[in-house]
Amino acid sequence: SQTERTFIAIKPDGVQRGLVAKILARFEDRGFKLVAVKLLRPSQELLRQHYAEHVDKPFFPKMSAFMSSGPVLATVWEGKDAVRQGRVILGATNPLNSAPGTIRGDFAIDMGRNVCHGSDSVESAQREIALWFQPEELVEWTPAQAAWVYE
Ligand code: YYY
Ligand code: MG
Repeated sequence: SQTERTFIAIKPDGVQRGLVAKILARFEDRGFKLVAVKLLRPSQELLRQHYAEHVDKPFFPKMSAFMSSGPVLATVWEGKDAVRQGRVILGATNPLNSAPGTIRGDFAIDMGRNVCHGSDSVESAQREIALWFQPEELVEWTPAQAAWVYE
């Protein structure tokens, strides 16, 4: 579990429901470092690339229409084991299987309205970060609290 970066996005339902601050707080409170953030409405082309593994699946048309229906908050977080921990913080894909205390387990019911996205591997994270952000949008900085989060 090295220092890693992961791509976390708040989907249009999360933005529309006013959950942005609460979701960001889960990652900040845990001690992860915010490296990039922007609000955008993703194009179908961006979504086809982002969800390349799902493009031919039956749920893709509805899911990508939903994803481009409103603003998405795209973020990058850095820290130890960030990719795996990010998935734990999000909860299971189907919110009916997500544990309480996870974002989906606390804020969602239907799979097609599961509020957030998180990279599923270090390789996916690198691909997704490069897809959603320009290199200069990733900010290098040292949080003042770093020595109190990591031993
Ligand atoms: O990575 P994660 O978001 O947890 O799940 P994926 O299996 O990658 O699916 C991406 C996205 O697609 C999921 O968050 C909801 C939606 N989806 C769906 O609407 N119906 C399915 N049967 C499977 C996935
Ligand atoms: Mg996925």
